[in-house]
Amino acid sequence: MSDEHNKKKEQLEKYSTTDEGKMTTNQGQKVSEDEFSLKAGERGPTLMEDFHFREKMTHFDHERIPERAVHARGFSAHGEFQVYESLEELTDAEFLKDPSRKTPVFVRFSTVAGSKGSSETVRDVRGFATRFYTDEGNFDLVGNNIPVFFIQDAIKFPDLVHAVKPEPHTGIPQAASAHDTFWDFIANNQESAHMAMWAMSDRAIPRSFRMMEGFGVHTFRLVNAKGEANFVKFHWKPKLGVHSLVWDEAQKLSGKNADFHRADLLEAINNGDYPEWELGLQIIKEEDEFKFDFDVLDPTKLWPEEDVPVKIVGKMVLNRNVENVFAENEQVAYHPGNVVKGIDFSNDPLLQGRLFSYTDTQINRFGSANHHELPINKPVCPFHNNQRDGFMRQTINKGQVSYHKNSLAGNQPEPATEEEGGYVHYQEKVEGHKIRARSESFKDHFSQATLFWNSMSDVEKEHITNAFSFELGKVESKSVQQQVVNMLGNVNLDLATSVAQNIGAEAPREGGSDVTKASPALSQINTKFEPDTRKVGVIVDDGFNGKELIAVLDELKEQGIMPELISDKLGVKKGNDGAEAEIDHTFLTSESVLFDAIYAVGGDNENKAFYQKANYFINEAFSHFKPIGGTHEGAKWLENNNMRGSAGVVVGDNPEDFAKEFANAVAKHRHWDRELV
Ligand code: HDE
Repeated sequence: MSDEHNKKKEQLEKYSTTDEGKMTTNQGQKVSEDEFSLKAGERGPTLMEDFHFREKMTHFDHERIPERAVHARGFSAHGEFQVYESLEELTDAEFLKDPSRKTPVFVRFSTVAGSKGSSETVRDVRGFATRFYTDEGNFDLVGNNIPVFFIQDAIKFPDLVHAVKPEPHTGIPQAASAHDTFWDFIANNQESAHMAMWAMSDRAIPRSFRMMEGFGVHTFRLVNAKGEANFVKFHWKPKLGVHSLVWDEAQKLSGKNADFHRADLLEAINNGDYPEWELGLQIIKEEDEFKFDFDVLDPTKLWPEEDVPVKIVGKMVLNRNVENVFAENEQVAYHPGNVVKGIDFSNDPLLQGRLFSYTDTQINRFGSANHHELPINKPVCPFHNNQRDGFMRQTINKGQVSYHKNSLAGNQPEPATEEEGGYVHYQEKVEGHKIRARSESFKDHFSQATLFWNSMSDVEKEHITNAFSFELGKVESKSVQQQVVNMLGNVNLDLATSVAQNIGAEAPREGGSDVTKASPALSQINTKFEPDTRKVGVIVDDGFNGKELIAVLDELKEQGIMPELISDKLGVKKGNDGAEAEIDHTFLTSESVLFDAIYAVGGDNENKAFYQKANYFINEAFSHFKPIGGTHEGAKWLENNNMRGSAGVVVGDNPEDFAKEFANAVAKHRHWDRELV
């Protein structure tokens, strides 16, 4: 779909304005003065009749709306989705049946715990919410980058969120789970064991929104035109693979660039490097509901991909940045209950509770049940009903009648039949006693936590152990520390013992797990490795070898890599052959954590201060296992640092060969088998 035919874009344009020309009040009167309020005498009091001052100040005083209770810190982009082949066997959703149709989408990525201005690279689950503006109404897939959740029943959500948010008596810590109340909650709500493993894994410190998987988490239903249903789990698979930061880097980034993830998304889309995800479906037939060792309704369980394969069915591309962060990113009001015909719910008790919470929270944020009228929330298809009035109502509903059934308006608007596209809920037979209880089939809290642990590579296991040790190391209560260690004993005794040793707790003597199963799809070691859009910091000083630098940079760009030049000063550096290099960043304005790899070029002078600063960059990147390249003077620096020969350190004299080898090292993302020097 070319942008000209994107219905959502066309709709949004009708509401968009560029504030050019003469300044006016909101009532349209041209304003003659915007710096000085109206006063009784130059040094006198301001006068109430200054309508421009009153209006400007009042509006400013009311500019904020409540931030989201969770997922407050987020960023979004527009794009489109297209299914590869008709899925009519599975679903009656029109946008999933027509491969020629491109459906506009709006995706918002977020952290969960932090407030609106918090850092983006904290350890946390990431929200991955997608709205499909289909011709039959909005479908919101409000998912996360982790396939399971902490709790099994929505009634515990306020408790979970109270526990992870800053502690109420101090307001500390911001956007972090490394504190007593969070771990007290985890230890005393053991259904969270599986998700806690994920949250302590590298998944919770993604390198980029563009390098995250997305999961619908809950089991939904797809229902076809014949009324036949299947259970489904939704997956988003990123084209660039799943990649993460290392913990030290993530923490440093929080200070060096708290906007790291949004800047990355904005930049990629501005450069035309549109991020892509494929949509995957896992399907379980209704009749197979009880054939697995997990309950399909339990949101703390995943369906191992090796047992229930992910069928790739379509592609999403994000190709347009937001134009106004408030009007789009803040005002978007997702709701897991926004479904279209062909997509239905399961009885997952977490999902069922979400169906209530989202409208309620939006009414709190917008102060009105009319938030569906905001431009970003409006469906692209017509919508009619007898709902009326309320705060900030925008639509002028014409006519005498606003009720159903009626005769005065020919019974308009009238419900649609199933044939006309009317939504018919899946007719599941439900019977039971009213009861507040957890199903027996929901009570195994540890098998999949162990499955996750078993599926990790050694380095991933080390990161998980370190993450638990960090988080619990920040916990003050010895009792809470010990409770969590004991809980980990049910997942894996080695893990529990290492963590116990690191935090001075007692290792559990019994426990352990007899689960030996692993799911290779869960390890990031088995993801895709591409050099595309990786940022390389190139350290250059006067006297560099011009021909060589140009050849290397050309080859790196050819491979999709984005080199940026760093030196002691901005401006132009001169090569020994007269070549000129425009510098992008200085040692003051950049830092190795902002790059995926470092290429040391150097120059030919004996500038000690320069060498020291370059060294700091190189050593930090090395300690984060990043690829490092060096030619000529740069290669000597690596030699001086005893890095030559280490994994992921590339040196060479032939520019083309060097660039190719270095690009391969960049594609590998991190070189874990490196011995730190
Ligand atoms: Fe949410 N969640 N959630 N959640 N959630 C919100 O809605 C809630 C859950 C998710 O970018 C809130 O608009 C309850 C699971 C995302 O705007 C709120 C429960 C998953 C976003 C809310 C859950 C999510 C939210 C806060 C337990 C993954 C951000 C502001 C039953 C499948 C969407 C808002 C955006 C936001 C409630 C659990 C994902 C309070 C009650 C599980 C991605 O309504």
